[in-house]
Amino acid sequence: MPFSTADTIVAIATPAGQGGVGIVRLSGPEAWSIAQQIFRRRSKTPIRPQHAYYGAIVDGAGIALDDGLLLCMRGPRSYTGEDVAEINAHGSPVILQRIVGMALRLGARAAEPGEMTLRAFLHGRIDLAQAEAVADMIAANSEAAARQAMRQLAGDLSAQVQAARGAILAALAPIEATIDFPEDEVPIPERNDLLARIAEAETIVAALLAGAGRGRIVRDGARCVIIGRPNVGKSSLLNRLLRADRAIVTPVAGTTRDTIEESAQIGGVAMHLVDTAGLAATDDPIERAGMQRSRAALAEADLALFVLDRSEPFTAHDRQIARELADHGFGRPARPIIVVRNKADLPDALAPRSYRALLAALAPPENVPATIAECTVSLTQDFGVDALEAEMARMILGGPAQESAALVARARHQEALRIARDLLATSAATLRDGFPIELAASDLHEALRALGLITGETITEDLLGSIFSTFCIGK
Ligand SMILES: Nc1nc2c(ncn2[C@@H]2O[C@H](COP(=O)(O)OP(=O)(O)O)[C@@H](O)[C@H]2O)c(=O)[nH]1
Ligand SMILES: [Mg+2]
Repeated sequence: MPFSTADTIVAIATPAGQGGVGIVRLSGPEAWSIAQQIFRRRSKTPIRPQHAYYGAIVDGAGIALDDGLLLCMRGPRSYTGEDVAEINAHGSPVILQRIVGMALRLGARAAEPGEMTLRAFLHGRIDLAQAEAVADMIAANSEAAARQAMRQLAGDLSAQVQAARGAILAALAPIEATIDFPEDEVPIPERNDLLARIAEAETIVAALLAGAGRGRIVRDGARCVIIGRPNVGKSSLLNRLLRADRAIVTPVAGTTRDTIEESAQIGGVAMHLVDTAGLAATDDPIERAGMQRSRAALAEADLALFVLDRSEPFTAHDRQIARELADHGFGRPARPIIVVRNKADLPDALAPRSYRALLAALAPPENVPATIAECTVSLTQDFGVDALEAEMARMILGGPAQESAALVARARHQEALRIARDLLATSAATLRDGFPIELAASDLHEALRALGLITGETITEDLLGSIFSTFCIGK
């Protein structure tokens, strides 16, 4: 990954293949002059920045290849922070390749993946967290993921990280003054003032960490396991949520012997749905293997849909599944359950007392309604599924307040925050336990550095290279 911004780079910015329009983007000192040798405008007036021009794309002999638009942005008021020219042509891969080829002959260099955004970062247009948000935005597979990326791009995460860094600096600066100027009359900082600043940073870091699990789920999609004894309607539910006949539905118990996994956007959240076989003890080796997969799916899931057949009394198998859910930590924070009472078109045969006992076994009362919810549906009559979908999204997002608290979606950010949290705790302990205040300085420095990894102040070139190399070409 080149870190020089001295040369002019070029790339096709639109996806591979045919399309209505295709865009070739040039960035760097020669961007405008190269573009003007490829693009012939009607008017002969000098190019004005932040303007669009209609004209023709011409080859070296001046023969028109296509018509289109030229957009010129003057740095620093551009995406990359440098002079940018964008040629909009028809979305023909042949034409777009020709434009790039001409630009290369005129002295441009083919951009590496993510190099446009890297330049935006190197020129200080955006910080590293914002640059990563650009990649997250492009990769977003749900509305919630796109919303989250947009907030990170707007600087919400960066602002929190900078606030924490500010508080750490406010503690560090007076300590360093006493180290740097021991002879001078530098006032000795009050321990309690320093501790208050550190506590301020700790509060911000803790809040960011608290939302990190949810942030990851929103970005990558929630894993949602559909569990229940045979014939309650699990495969029917999977098909209904996917709006496709993916799993075989039959009145014969035990049709689904393997787990089936498919993704869908439900209530604006990406979900990976896993239809499972039951969990009953069996001698059949195929069913045993299916059970193991069901358990593995349970172990990984962020949300469980526990399907009951409302038209039949409970069985030992229902109770066993409830126990397994509880054993896997469902019904407690971060692992919500939705009890889906299916077959509402048939008479209700669930005994209320046993049903209440079952719910109580699933989640302690203080966790209701945050970690357990109930929905009554009929999958054959298509009743109650919209409410179920809304409930699924609510359980994952945890309501608007929780959703907006979730700013941390990348493992890299979470790791940096954990390091900062631990260092802040050590430095606070140093001060509280009466050690010389200078001893807190290096931990505070390291905490600053850890947080700077998120926004990019303290990042190494290697790490930058590996982050931007995952971007797409032309971004
Ligand atoms: N009456 C009624 N039957 C249903 C309903 N949902 C599913 N079924 C039937 O229940 C049987 C088992 O469904 P299936 O989805 O294969 O259950 P699974 O074994 O849990 O995957 C099938 O015959 C379905 O048609 C429902 O809401 N009402
Ligand atoms: Mg099934």
